[in-house]
Amino acid sequence: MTLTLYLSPGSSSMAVHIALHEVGAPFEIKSLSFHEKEHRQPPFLAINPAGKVPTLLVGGTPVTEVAGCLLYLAKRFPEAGLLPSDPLAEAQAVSWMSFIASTLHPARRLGEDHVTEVWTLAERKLGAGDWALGRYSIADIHLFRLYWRMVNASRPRPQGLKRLDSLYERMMARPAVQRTIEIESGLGYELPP
Ligand SMILES: N[C@@H](CCC(=O)N[C@@H](CS)C(=O)NCC(=O)O)C(=O)O
Repeated sequence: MTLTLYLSPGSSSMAVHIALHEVGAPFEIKSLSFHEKEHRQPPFLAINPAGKVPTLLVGGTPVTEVAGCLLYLAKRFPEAGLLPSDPLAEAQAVSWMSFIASTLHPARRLGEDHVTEVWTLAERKLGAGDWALGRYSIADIHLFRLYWRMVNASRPRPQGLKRLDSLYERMMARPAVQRTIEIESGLGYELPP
């Protein structure tokens, strides 16, 4: 089944773009412009009525939400090793991604103190290992995209998050991440400062 990713460069969809490079499957991208309000236009709303990226078209079926898209790719391409196969580790991946989507993602809207509070919590949750689940997984990809956004935004950000900083460095060294950044920066970022 063909894979088509609707993305906007540098936005939440970047996580799914990274995962597509990690699994190594052929895919097509369709880039939507925030400036042109393409997310709100009927052709895209017919695919995802929420008007949000990422939207991953699998054949003709849209998969939405970062967590949904990442879980789909990890399970369809198990050989890529993006999700441990035991039920407890899988539940921990879902738990991390729910926390990222519901707590970390909306934090900016609630002010700087709140941002510091939730990212300090993420740092503590990470523990001493290299990766969120103790080995590389879709949870790290999801976490990295939001941290990348904060590191590359012009606003002040919480300092002293050593585990997150080192996860960021490990992620930046991955070819899938480098390729995604190369493609998306080439398309042009349209992100708020
Ligand atoms: N909860 C969603 C959030 C997705 C989201 O907020 N996408 C933003 C870009 S980061 C978007 O498509 N915004 C377009 C709009 O609202 O018009 C997820 O995890 O995928």
